[in-house]
Amino acid sequence: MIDFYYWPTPNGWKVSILLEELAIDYTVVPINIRSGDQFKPEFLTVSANNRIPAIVDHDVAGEAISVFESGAILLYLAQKHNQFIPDDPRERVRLNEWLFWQVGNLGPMAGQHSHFFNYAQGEHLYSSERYRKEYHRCIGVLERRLEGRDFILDSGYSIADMCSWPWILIAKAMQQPLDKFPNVSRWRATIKDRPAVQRGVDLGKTLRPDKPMTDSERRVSFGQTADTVKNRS
Ligand SMILES: N[C@@H](CCC(=O)N[C@@H](CS)C(=O)NCC(=O)O)C(=O)O
Repeated sequence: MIDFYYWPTPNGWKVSILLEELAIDYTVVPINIRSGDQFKPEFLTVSANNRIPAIVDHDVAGEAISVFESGAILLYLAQKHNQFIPDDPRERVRLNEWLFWQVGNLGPMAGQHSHFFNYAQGEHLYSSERYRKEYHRCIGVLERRLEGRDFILDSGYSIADMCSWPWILIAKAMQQPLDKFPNVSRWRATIKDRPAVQRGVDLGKTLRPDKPMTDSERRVSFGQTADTVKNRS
């Protein structure tokens, strides 16, 4: 059994999709990142960065294994189950490149773009343009990679796709049209058709509030500094 520390967001979906694809048993532990569950001491023992997603795997010999950071979780589970991960050493290098690319490029740029687009529109124009353009650039990089390929790796659908796909799923909602990216659009649609992916994205969607953030929720989300982490852990 796996405890899955989760909130329905693109970074959470990376792991919910893989758990559904692997068809393994898991229990969702909701971490309400709007109200500040990410700072609770019991969560910090699992996730040192105060961020979801994280897992604890009890189905191991000896002490349970906890993993935080989406890329590390995807690698851990794919290696354990030997699925959605290539055996060939050259393909494994490509896999690592595209996983690190997502967590170091597409993810943070899209995340910052989402912050300005959803919560600080009209403020800090230079910063918002910077992240919008970087997100756009990353989509261009993915477009080039998907030229002549069905999936990111030549060997087929893998955790590299699961890692990047959620941040492309929400592109249109962040006013980033994909019309000029035919390869990305095709790839987005192919993966969206997978039943496990649909279940992963639907996981816990009723948890997500449909109301705008309150002032106190904004303070939880946007006022974080090293002091917050120190004081609340
Ligand atoms: N690099 C991390 C990013 C995780 C992340 O940013 N998670 C967000 C949700 S999408 C979060 O927990 N935010 C809580 C907060 O901002 O306080 C990963 O890939 O796992």
